[in-house]
Amino acid sequence: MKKIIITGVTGQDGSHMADYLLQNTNDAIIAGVRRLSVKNHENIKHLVTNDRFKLVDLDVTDNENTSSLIEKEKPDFFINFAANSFVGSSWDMPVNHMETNAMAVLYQLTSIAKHCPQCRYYNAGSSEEFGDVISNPQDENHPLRPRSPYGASKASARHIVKVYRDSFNLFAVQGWLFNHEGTRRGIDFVTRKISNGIAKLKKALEIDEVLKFSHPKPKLPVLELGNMSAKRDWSDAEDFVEGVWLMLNNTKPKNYVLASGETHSIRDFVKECLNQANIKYLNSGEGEEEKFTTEDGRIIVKVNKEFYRPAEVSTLTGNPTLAEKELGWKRKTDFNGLVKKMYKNDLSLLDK
Ligand code: F7E
Repeated sequence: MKKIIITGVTGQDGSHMADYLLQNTNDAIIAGVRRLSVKNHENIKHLVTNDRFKLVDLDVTDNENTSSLIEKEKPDFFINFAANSFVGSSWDMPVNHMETNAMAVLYQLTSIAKHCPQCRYYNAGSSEEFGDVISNPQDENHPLRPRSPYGASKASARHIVKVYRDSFNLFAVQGWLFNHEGTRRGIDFVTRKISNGIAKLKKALEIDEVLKFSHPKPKLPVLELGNMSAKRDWSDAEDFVEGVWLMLNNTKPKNYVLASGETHSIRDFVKECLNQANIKYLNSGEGEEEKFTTEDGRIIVKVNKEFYRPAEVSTLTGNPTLAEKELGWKRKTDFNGLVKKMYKNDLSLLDK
């Protein structure tokens, strides 16, 4: 039985990784969790009774804590999903992003080099590292041109991973994961904000139907978004954890892009979600004036400048060809399937 340390296990990717490994291997998971006075264990509550799943206290920004865990466990694999992953907040807390996303990687790799150099290491890289892109689609050779403190922290981590791989002959990799979403996505990320907002709207419209003769018509909940023209390459997070495991079991340590190869605007996501909810709409205006209304003219989606970023990555499209060819990785869920899954999940949560 091999030992696998996963950090960030209460988050979307860490919890899916734990599920995947418990289902597809016989290995033991040591799940690093940051101690909080109010626990956020919703994504792992189904795992805590599993004998192969052990929770340990781990704050990745604490070098002492990190190195004593690595020295004690001497893991076979270390999968680092712990991160401050909200790009929008990285201008408000840039130091925290650097400490959590880059310094933590340095602490982990120095300890691994010292205590268990045979350990295979994965750090979560991001398409945000490509940032201000100069060609489309982006593959493994696209330069790093981050546009946010978050992107810069992930690019720094990438250099650290390479330096430790080359200097100490470690099996250390950092894939470029384009946007990946799902039912465990945090509520502030744009996809979940939309699926949750449209599910609430659907419920409100059901009540509205009952009150259809009331005058004036009741107001509907309004979803407020930032830049609806930004384009992202969205996939299902569950497809990506398999890609990460394939990278870790590759014949050589090599970084790969995981992506769908398609790009859609935030506006496209809103439209597809409204279609899934069977809500008829009108879309009008541009920039800050853009809005979605019901057929009887009530606003359901509008722009709020508060959600604009100081610098935006306007478009991202990944090229997953190398991962498909060399790792045999293939995504299972497409864009419409992802929107449907997220919307249905949020609707059922409201029903509960
Ligand atoms: O924004 C625009 C926003 O916050 C996507 C993280 O997992 O993927 C994620 O980062 C786009 C941006 O994700 C709102 O301006 C419009 O253009 O969902 P997001 P992200 O910044 O792409 C990468 C690959 C990571 O590595 C990150 O860790 O949507 N947008 N209106 C909005 N975004 C938010 N959050 N809220 C809005 O109201």
